[in-house]
Amino acid sequence: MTTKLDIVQIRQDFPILSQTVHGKPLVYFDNAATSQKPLQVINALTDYYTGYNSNVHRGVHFLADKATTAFEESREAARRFINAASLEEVVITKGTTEGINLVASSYGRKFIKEGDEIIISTLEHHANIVPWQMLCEQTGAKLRIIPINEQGELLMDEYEKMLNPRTKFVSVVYVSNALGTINPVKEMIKMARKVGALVLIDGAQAVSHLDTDVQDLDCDFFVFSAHKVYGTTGIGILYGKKEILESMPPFLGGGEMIKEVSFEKTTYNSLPYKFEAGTPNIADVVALKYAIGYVEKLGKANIAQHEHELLTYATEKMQEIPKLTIIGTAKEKVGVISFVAEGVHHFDLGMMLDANGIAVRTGTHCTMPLMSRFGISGTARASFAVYNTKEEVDIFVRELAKAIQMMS
Ligand code: C6P
Repeated sequence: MTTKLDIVQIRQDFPILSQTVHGKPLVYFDNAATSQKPLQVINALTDYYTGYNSNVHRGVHFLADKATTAFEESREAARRFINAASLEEVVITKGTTEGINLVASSYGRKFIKEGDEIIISTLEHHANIVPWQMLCEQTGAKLRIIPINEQGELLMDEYEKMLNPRTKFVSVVYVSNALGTINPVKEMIKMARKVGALVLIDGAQAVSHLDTDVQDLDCDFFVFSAHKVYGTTGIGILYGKKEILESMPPFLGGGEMIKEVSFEKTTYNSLPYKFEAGTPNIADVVALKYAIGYVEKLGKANIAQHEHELLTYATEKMQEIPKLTIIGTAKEKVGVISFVAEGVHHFDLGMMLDANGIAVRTGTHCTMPLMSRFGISGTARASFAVYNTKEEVDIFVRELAKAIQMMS
């Protein structure tokens, strides 16, 4: 089955893609780090700054009203995008990292105690490891890690064995940024419920590829960053179930998050504003509506199908390259391929590809414990987005094979 999308037309929306790098047409395969932005998103930023730049939720004048309306329209777009039940459950953050820190700090400080257990997995990004380690240091809680198999899939039997009445929190990644593995998070949430644990899903790499319905998943928290879903950097969304968010203390103190302040006592604003202290990144929030609209217009299922075709095509071709090993061969994967080559450092591979206009990421991908699990110092990683093509995969595979042959 071939894609229903007109990729040539889609590429017109992304002006950055038509440039040459080192004299070669750019092949951008670093989409898991950040996706490129369509004109619809770029224009939204310009329109905001040229037309209605103003602070939100504060002024009564025309521009303030227009900015506030646009800001809140993005919240509604995000609510619809993940199917949250209400706008009160959609908190605007700086990104996935801040979302997880907010929960670990606010929920964690109030509800996690010495002897409690928090479960994460070997696949986690540092953003879903370090905040929990910090909480464990502060509270005396214990961090437990779900192991994986050689393919990069979670060992669900081990997870089941880990769950016990001391398990208070499970925080897992939906899609691994380093390997592309899609975790069975719905099943994991159901299992956590049996022991009464809360669950946070790190959706950073999931939202651009998979349909996300937080009510269907029944997660307690869900976090993602706009910049990985054709939006801009510096903003993200934290979804939390209303009654849980209500039970949590504020994360940051300041303007906007308060109802009344006196030197004797401060009362806090209602949800979601209780968690939104200070002037937010308004322009980028406004642009989020356009990024979500772009994905909705193309259709997640169509995007997923196209990326899956690229994944299958590239995987087959790469398997033919001598001395190359793909790290992460889970049955359920998105368009992310991590690889190493015998006798060649991943950094050198990245440099050789770059010399040919091909952008991949190299290193640990902020998943050092995962790299240690495979006994490697890092990988090179190609990751696909809707605008990538099989022709680009052909160029990539050709240059990769040449580079490995030359350097090994
Ligand atoms: N991964 C990558 O190249 P921020 O930086 O807050 O937008 O996202 C952090 C983060 C959290 N979880 C997962 C699964 C992620 O993939 C990321 C970001 C990028 O893989 C940059 S390290």
